[in-house]
Amino acid sequence: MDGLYPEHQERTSSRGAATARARQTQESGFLEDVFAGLSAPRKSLPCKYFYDREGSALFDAICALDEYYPTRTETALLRSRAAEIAALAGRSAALIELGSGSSVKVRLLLDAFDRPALYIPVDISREHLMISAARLAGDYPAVTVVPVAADYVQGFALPAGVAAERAVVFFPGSTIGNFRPGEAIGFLRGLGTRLGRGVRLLVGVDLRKDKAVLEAAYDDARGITAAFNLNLLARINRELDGTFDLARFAHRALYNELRGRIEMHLVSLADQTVRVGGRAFRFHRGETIHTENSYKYSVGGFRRLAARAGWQAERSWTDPKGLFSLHWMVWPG
Ligand code: AVI
Repeated sequence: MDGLYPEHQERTSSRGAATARARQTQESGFLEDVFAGLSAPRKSLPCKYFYDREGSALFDAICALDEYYPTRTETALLRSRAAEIAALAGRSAALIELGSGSSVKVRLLLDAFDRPALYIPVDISREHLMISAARLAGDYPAVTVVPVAADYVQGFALPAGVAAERAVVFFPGSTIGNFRPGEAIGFLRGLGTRLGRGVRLLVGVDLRKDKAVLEAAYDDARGITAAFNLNLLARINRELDGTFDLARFAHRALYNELRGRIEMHLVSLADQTVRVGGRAFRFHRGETIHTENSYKYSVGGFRRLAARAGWQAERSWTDPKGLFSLHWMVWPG
């Protein structure tokens, strides 16, 4: 566990999973968000709640699917551009990863960077974060690892003494696509404003493409994405005293070409009433809970969006098939 800040080591080891889960539920406003989402005329649930322990494991399985091209394509792109990115980052960079999950891709950057000093993985899923951070700290003893368990959308504090010009924010996986464009602009502007003049951003963005390729990526033959989507209901049952019968809901993923986004829904297969946290919610047969948007961009479209947020795009790279893009940006302050 070399290089992992001591207070974080203590957090990983001493508490049980159930306590951690209860705390996360409480801190995140899960119950309030579920009540609000299921009471709305068009039901929805925030996609950030996908990532409990089960959901994080299912997401890792999605990333390994044949149909889910983003992970392997972005990884190959990072590998082929790592030296170029390292040169842009400079010596002794502080890498901040948003939504770090299993901290796999960042290793390509840490391997290529010139004496990286600091790695700050930020993730909402505390248990998963602490395990991954400890593993990474063991593999990179020269890098100080400071895990931050936080919803990075709400903001997070950087450790004191990290100069903005040394900091590189790594936001891979096209998670920016899970924000609506207006929210993405607000989020990116807030990030630059908070971190300050000279901070760099390396962001992975999925590109627009054939509808069939996109829909297969979000509705795989083995049903892993379906299980990932349905796990949201299972999580509500586990943590909020929910009575969802998972057999009475089905996963649906469709590409909305007009809006340039994949939409994931859970479709009620019957007229039914479900209880959550002591409250009853009615579902009609065919009614859906909208659980996720995954926006797809063109290279130019994303650069324009980032410019509206105040970022200066310096480089953009795509893979040979034009499936995925990486952008290097600077916050001019
Ligand atoms: C995390 N995020 C970028 C994934 C995506 O592709 O939008 C989440 C996901 N949902 C279903 N499959 C993957």
